[in-house]
Order: sequence, then C-alpha cells, then structure tokens
Amino acid sequence: MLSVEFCGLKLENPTVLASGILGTSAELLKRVAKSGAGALTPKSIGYSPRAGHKNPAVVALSKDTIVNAVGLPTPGYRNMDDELKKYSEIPVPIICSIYGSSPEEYAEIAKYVQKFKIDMIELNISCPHRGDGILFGADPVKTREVIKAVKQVAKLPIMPKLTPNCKNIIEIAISAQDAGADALCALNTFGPKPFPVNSLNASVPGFGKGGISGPSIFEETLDIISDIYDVVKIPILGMGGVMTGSDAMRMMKAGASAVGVGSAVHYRGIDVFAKICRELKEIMSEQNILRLESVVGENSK
Ligand code: RRO
Repeated sequence: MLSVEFCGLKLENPTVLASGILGTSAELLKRVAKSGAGALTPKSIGYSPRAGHKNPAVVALSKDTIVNAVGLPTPGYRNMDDELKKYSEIPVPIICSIYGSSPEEYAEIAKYVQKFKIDMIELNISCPHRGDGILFGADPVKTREVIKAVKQVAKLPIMPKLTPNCKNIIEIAISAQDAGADALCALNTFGPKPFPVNSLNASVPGFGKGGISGPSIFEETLDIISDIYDVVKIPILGMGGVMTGSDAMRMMKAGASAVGVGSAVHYRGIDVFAKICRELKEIMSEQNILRLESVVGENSK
C-alpha cells in the first residue's frame, strides 16, 4: 500500500511536489495531481509583490546539479485570490508555502491563506538567496519566533522548511518542534554557492550564485534527515535530490514520512511522480513490504 498519512493529511502516495518547482498556477498544479503526485506545494507566497532575480533563474551546473536563484517572486498574498480559490478544484492535498520578513508578516499571510481550501501551511524560513540577508531558519530563536507567531493564528498544521545552511540543524529542528511545529520540511537548497562557469553551461544565474539541488545533494540530505529523525517526534517531509523510487524508499527509511520531489521534474518529466510510485511498488514487492508507512525511520542511526 503506497498510501501514507502525513500530519493528518491522507496521501494516496508519499510523493509531494516540492515548492518552487512549478509555480502557483492552479491549472498547472492540476496537471501535476493528474500526473500522480500525492500532494502539492505551490511556490512560496510572500507579503508584498516582488519581481525576483534577473534571468536566467535556473541553470544546470553539471549533469547532477541544478543551481537556482529565482528570488522569491510573488504577486503578494493579497493578489492571489483567483489562484487560491481554484485550489479547491485540485483533488490532492495542498501545502501552501508562505514567506515573510518578520514573524508578524508570516502570521498575517497564514491567517489569510487558510480562508481558502488548503490543507497545511509550509513556512519557508530558508530561502538561501533573498538578497536581504534574512534567513530565519539559520537561527533557533528566530525560527521559534516565526512558528510561535503563526501558531497563534493557525487552524491548519504548520511545517517550517529547514535550511542546511546553518551551524546546527538539530538545534533548529528541536526549537521548531518545541515552538509548536506540526511537521518539518527538510531541506531547502544548499548554498548559495558561487557559480563557476564551465564547459557545460554558457550562463550564470542572474543573481550570480544560487541554491544547489539535484542528485548531487541526495546523500548529504539523507544523513541530515536521519539525524533530525533521531531527535524529533513530529513527521518529516524529506526532500533533496530524490530521483527514483529507490531514492524515495531510502529517504523514508532514513526517517521521512513523505518525500518531496523537485529537481526530478526537470530530469524525468512531469509524470515523475507516477514513475517513482511504480518503482516504489516494485521495491515493496521485492522486499515484502506491505505498508510503506512501516519503513519510516528503519535505517536511522
Ligand atoms: O525563489 C527562490 O529563489 C528560492 C526559494 Br523561495 C527557496 O526557498 N529556495 C530556493 O532554492 N530558491
């Protein structure tokens, strides 16, 4: 059985579209649902309209690494009603991702978006290249402040998205849990790293550097998820370089209750969700696994 329960959400399978990959358009998100995703996370919605960084925003650094510096483009949460209304037509759970510049902004957006038919709120405290230096997720105190502010208004489960770009992610994860997070999303992209121009690419992201994703970050992500699983009780949405059913299975065994899929959409197409599910089913039958939920954390340290 591929179905999993994640933080009270019933998912037909554990694959979740990661935020930032396919925008916020309800029509496109409907296609992703039809392509087999168990849940969807639209691009993070911010407080005020913001244009984002110059193009190119997403560049392949090597065959297994993608660099992005999209720059949090958003129409601003008050200008999202048309799309947010249409999310009610999407047949799988929606995890609405939001970001702000202060705990109060997060709380205000969270209060607003939950008027629409969404199922969970992701707090993006971890974009690595906002350009204004704010990285709430690198600081346990600021992480707690954002979560506490949102918790006061939230009727839905809330899930901060953690960053690997911090001194001690275990401290951040515990702080998030203690502040009232219902789940953790781990992880956002690595970096930003300076972007060496090489023979594989002609262009540099418009921002000059960007967050790293793709298969090259998978093993490191797996280790971090396993470390977090060992210290928290709340469920983890694991993501970072998952390409195949085998990767998804390893991530669940490391401690993820559901698995985010992002860069794999670029590598394997929009139907990557169905492909990963088929591969997962094969592995389950080979390994005699009846319920996917039973493997979560099996290989943690
Ligand atoms: O928009 C972006 O450039 C971006 C965001 Br909001 C994020 O959370 N992570 C990322 O790698 N890029």
